[in-house]
Amino acid sequence: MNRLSRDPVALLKAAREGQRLALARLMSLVERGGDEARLLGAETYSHVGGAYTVGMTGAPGSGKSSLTAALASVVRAEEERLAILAIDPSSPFTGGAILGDRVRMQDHVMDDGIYIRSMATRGHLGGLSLATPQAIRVLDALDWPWVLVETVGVGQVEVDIAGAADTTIVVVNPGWGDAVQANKAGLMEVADIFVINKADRKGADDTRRDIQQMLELSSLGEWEPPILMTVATDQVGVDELWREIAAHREYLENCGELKARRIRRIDAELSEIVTRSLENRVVATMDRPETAKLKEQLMRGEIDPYAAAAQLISMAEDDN
Ligand SMILES: Nc1nc2c(ncn2[C@@H]2O[C@H](COP(=O)(O)OP(=O)(O)O)[C@@H](O)[C@H]2O)c(=O)[nH]1
Ligand SMILES: [Mg+2]
Repeated sequence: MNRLSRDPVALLKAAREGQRLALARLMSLVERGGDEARLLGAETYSHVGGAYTVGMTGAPGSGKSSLTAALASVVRAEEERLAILAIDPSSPFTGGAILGDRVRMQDHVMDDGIYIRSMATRGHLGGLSLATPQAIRVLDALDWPWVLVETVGVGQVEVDIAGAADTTIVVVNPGWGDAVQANKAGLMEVADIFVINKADRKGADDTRRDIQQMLELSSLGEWEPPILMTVATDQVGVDELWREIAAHREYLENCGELKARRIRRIDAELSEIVTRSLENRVVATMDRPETAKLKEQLMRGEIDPYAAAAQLISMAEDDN
């Protein structure tokens, strides 16, 4: 496999021919960011809109990966193909969760109709929020019809990523206060479908009531998020979840909201790219000798911070 180059065009071609290693390398390019990722973006940007994205988010341990694995079985039974991105903002080397996911997903690893990838990006600005849409675009360009993105529902970036999907599923568990926690984490607003997973445990009905009450207090659109009960580990309620995803998709397509959502998504991505590019440029100017001089002038009270900042900004602009 050493013949496989790092050239995005060659990798895309190989991935199109079904080479999983090529797809894995493409995803690594996306994770790393930089020039190769940008080149890849230029090769894939025109393939948009074929893939339907499903976001899944919820607290750690709520059963997102188990539910994803269960959903993958349903999807395969329907002879559809599903790519899964498990977004893991932590180090890829601590990987306990990833290992767990691999175990749960082992039914699917030999299946050409399922692709599973854990993604972690570190070290570059805007890592996850820029890498995820890129990764989705690669999968879209490779004709994956369904892309499921799993993120932990803590942290604004992770919630935003799941919330940017066409259909977003929020997973909670039975038990006092779980729905309240989800609400605090900002999950209520992004939910198109609620899943109470681990419904084999006590308190599922109370949780349903909590969610219902919160929904009544919030300003709902036309779509009323259904609240489903599942036992992911026993494949209970998962057929219904798949049907609800399809129903939500149909709703979005029929009322024109799908397009509106995707425009909002592009909007967010674009402003993220612009912000990060500017930020990178400014950060680069911070290391320059002129900047050190400016700082000394600031210390001596010879210049005011806004004037110094204006000089830095124009330095960054001149670099362009
Ligand atoms: N009792 C029960 N346990 C479950 C269910 N779904 C998942 N689990 C268990 O909950 C733990 C966390 O699941 P996981 O899918 O890794 O959660 P994630 O962190 O949200 O991806 C694992 O030990 C699962 O076996 C369920 O429906 N019922
Ligand atoms: Mg998981």
